[in-house]
Amino acid sequence: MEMGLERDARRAADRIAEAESVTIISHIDADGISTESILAQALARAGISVTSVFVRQLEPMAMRHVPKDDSLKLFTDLGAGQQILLSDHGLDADDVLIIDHHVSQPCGTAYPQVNCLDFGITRMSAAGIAYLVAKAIDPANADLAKLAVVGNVGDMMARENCGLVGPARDIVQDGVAYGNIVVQKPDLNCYGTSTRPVHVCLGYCDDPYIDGISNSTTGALRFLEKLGVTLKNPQGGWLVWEELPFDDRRTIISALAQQLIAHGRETDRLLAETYIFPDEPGRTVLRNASEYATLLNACGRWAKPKVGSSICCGDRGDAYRDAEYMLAHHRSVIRDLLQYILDTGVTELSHLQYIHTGDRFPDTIVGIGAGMALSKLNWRKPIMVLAVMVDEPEVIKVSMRTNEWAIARGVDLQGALVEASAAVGGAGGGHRIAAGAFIPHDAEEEFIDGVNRILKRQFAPADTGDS
Ligand SMILES: [Mn+2]
Repeated sequence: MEMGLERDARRAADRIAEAESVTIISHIDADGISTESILAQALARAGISVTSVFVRQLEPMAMRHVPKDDSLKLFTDLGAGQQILLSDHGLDADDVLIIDHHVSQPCGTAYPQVNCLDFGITRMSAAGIAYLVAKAIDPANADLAKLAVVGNVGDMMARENCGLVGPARDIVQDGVAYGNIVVQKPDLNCYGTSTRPVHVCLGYCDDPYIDGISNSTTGALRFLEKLGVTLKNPQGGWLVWEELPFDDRRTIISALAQQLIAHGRETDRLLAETYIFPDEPGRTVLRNASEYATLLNACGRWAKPKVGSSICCGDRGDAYRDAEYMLAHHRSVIRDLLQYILDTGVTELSHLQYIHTGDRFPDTIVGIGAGMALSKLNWRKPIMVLAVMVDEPEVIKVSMRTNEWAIARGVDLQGALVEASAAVGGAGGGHRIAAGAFIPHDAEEEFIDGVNRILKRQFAPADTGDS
């Protein structure tokens, strides 16, 4: 484990231990929710009174949710990049502790912070840092490593390397030692291995894209039937991937690898390290890290992060029922969005493709739809979806997605959106592969052109290399 980060986590734990009461201000996605639940549980166990507030984004409007009281304000999975806002809000360095993995904004007030980026650790999410703090508060908090893994996976920290690496991987080991995480390696790199019939799981998988199987559950079923593996249980119900015998899984994986090779595709993304939670019931979304994270994201997308937090804290009653309902609803709305994008069609510029969905879909979900649409459209061009924010009609929410192919050629959506949005008086952020921005509604055209120009510049070295 990186010593500097551990030292900062220890310092944060000491600061928290001195506090009479704490307010956690966290982000509404899977990482933000798991982060909040790790800290809320660790603090409650230590007898510290804690209140939580979730925000979609830390912007001026959201600051009214930060109470003006004596509590220590713990900004988690956000805050690092908004320190001037904290300062403008009148918060002193003594009132604040930031636990974040985003790039820090230079600020006149020296807010104490635990940030993995300070130590060159880029593949760790806020939940991972929160876990280190929780462990510094009390080593008995090792059971919370599981939630840190959910947050890390939810924030795509396992994506690039098909598994968690570095200090985030060390946290996995804590969970394995505690007994609530089982590492499967190598495992199929597809979503839904604990809940979906195998052909559905494969049919929905598009990273890697497998010809004849991706985007076709019937194609996937035909493929599996030819292999002669048993796909149903004795009662006639479909088995999920996790329930297949080891030999059948191996047979399927090698056939999938052959299918990829036969179509001239790389096989390196077929397998991944996955994280199973043996203390959760089988055939539920709580059974593995990626489905658990998706459940939490669904709670956030429907503006009910506290439901997700309750689940992280062990509620398997009302909260779990509510979340499952949202997850089901969430998928159908995303399906509708995907269909809308495909039916309506995108406008293609030289280096990007875009569509405006107006106020048809919640702005919180358009990014997911964009990601799903990309593999069915021209996957070489990053996709941009613009949406009207229902509660703020003057503001347009922009979501962009691209893929590993474009990243390898120099594309950085975070960089592109930060630069282009700043030029029109907006604000952007995110990651190389997925980023978002808020822009004034009357600056749309200028903004889209700006992003296209920046992408052209980013692609340029690879473009000349290919020709
Ligand atoms: Mn995060």
